[in-house]
Amino acid sequence: MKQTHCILIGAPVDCGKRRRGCLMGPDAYRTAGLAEAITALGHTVEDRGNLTPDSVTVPDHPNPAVYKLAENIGWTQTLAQAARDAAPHGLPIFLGGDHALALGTVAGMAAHAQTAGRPFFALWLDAHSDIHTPNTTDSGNLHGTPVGYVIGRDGFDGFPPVTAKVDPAHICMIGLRSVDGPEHAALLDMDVDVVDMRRIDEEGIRAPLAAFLDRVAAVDGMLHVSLDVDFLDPSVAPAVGTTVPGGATVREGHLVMEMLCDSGSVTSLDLVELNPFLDDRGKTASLMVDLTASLLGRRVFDRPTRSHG
Ligand code: B3U
Ligand code: MN
Ligand code: MN
Repeated sequence: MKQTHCILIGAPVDCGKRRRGCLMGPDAYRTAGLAEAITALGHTVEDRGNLTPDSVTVPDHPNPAVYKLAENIGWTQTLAQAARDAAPHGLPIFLGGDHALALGTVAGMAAHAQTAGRPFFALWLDAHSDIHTPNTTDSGNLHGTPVGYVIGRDGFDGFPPVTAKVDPAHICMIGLRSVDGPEHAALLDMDVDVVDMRRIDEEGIRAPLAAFLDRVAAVDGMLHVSLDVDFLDPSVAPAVGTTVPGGATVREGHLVMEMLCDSGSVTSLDLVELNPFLDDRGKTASLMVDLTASLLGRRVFDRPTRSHG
């Protein structure tokens, strides 16, 4: 893989759900050796440290379940700007933090792509579809809403307007196994490519991902990857508040990352939902670092001709 300048951006977002601990995520990735793993591959790394959210005040939300609305809006503003600032200079890697951070990172990267005049795509590696709005969520946890926000669903009053809406047909979700009723209804109405665990069992993970990557490459798209720890099976990645059994294996995770590397299309990455408080001697943080290394070119055995096609 060609030499890349990786920009680490700490986003200790912990307001997207009630269970605390994701704020320790950025430092857990640093402790697990993320920067060293990247430089060992011949890339350069710049660590911009941890951000703090803009402070905003908001009126009460009509859905009383909604949790920490103002803080989530503050983070969305901060991270959308951070993404736009970093994108022209390298490959931003957002160190979460819970998945509410993606309201800002994806909106910011999509705005950057629009300015650059390139189509924008997103790959959602997650047990969940995260396509709620503040009005449809029962839990009130806004880490379940980033996809809803970036595609421009109604119900995000008070959030920054989405200047570059993501086309649902440009989103692929892989790993789904927990989808709420209103999310299911929304997905049936749109062209998101949904690769749930059943499809992975039936088709393997390679074929649907290869088809999506071909679509991205055909139009020279910019691809944002949002990797939720709960994409992986809890037996190998226990450090997450919302474990769902039956997730991706270590081998599937690495294959996805290697195919993403080969595609050359990835222009930004979120690492989200790591809760180091729940980890088992750092094994989840270390696995996330290893997966990132695979995305950036680490190989066990290289054959020059291998590709995903
Ligand atoms: N869909 C559920 C659960 C959930 C979504 N994202 C995560 N969990 N990590 C909800 O609360 O919106
Ligand atoms: Mn998620
Ligand atoms: Mn999830």
